[in-house]
Amino acid sequence: MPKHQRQPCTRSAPHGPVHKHARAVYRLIHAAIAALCVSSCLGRSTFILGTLADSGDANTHNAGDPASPMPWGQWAATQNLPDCPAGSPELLVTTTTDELEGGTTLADPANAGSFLSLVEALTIAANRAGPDTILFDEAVFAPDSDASILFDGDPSLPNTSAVCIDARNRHVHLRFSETCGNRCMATFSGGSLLLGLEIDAHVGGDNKWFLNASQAAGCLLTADAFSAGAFMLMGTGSVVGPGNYFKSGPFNNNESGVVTDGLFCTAPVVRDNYFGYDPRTARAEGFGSIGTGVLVWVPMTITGNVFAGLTDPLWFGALSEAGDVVFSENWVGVDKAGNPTLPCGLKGPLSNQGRLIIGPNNVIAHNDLGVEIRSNAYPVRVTHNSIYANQTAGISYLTGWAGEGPTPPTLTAVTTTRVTGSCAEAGDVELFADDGNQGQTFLATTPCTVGVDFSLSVIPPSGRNLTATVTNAVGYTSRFSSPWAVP
Ligand SMILES: [Ca+2]
Repeated sequence: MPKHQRQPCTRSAPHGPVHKHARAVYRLIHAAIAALCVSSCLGRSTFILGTLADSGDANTHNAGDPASPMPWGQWAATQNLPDCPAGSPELLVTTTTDELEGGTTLADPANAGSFLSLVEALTIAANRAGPDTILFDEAVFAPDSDASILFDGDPSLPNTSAVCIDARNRHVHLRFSETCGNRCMATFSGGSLLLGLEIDAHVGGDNKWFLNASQAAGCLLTADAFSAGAFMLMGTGSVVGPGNYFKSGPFNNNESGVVTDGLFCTAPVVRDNYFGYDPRTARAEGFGSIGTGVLVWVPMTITGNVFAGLTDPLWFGALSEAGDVVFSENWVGVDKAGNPTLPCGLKGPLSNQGRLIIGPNNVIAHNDLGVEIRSNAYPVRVTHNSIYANQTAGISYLTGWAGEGPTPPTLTAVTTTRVTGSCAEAGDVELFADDGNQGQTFLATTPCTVGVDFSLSVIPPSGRNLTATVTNAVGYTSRFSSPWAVP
């Protein structure tokens, strides 16, 4: 796996919601960080910004009390998560140890001794036929308790199929010793469900938890280092979501939440999760110095997620096959209420095949660059989104990598009922209203031919600016056009 793309060590001071004093401090710290950025950029400036924002002088989105968020399992119980399959036999975990009485062939709870550990429950599930549901004794795993299970890799974790682990309304905190290595890797397959678990990163090595045609929902996951990822998706139909919260881990560098396995993974879905944003407190925490939400190695769907303070919400490897990567209905740099969180910047891929579809209905706001298109060999269609208040640009093309993209349309006439313009390049025009020169409010779309004016029947909103994009036949979307002020 190639190394993570390092980001250039250049960044301008933030504007917009950041307090003037914060900006001044930011510049000082940023200058210090820049001096350190010789061979690699360790100081992701969004996190400097995050530190300032967290100090409470500027961003008001941090309304929750970070010191006392609701216990995770309790919060998970308030979410609309899938249920374990009805009628599957239940195994009740009654101890926080990782003991394995009965050995690796254990298949009967009667042979597991006085208490049942999670390792024993998983081993039974792995060794006996049919689906299993694993629950947790409230007397040991009360929601407000500090119950954690430390895996040391002895015994190693078994791979299981058709197992449902339900930790809702319990406190089940899974930790890994620094020495457990690959013995703490585990694959959940055959429609397994992981619900309401709190799962730490593993600082000692690989800690991939594979979801093979399985689903994780309502889990709190501490991000793993780049090559691992808190969850690794493989197999057709793997789903991460809804309601997982990926938080920054101990690495503080090259952290990632979800990784797709390019050899085995078909059409996975990452939906309705939170990356770098604690849904319990509505607080943006950010995500490592160089943090990636989803490492994309296959055509897939990423929808309904909140991304806050990541270097890359998506990072692209060389896709294993051609196909669309669909990024829709996500929030980047803002929360679901539209409040600024921490800037992200959605960067198009440096990839080799397939297409990226950004839209519909993403909200991409208050970032540095909203969408930056980085390759002239991988079309990026940006369609039907709300893109606004990004500091540098709403849609831009990385200089030296992708040219400038299609020439934006030109608006030529605006009446109270109609907008007219022209295209230098044929394609689909989208018209927006914005308070600046981006595209906050989608208004209308129409095909456009070179040499023939396009005309859209709309009522332009008074006091705002109109802008337009064009997506050409190859599938690239232009930058926003020059704005037209509506009287
Ligand atoms: Ca036991």
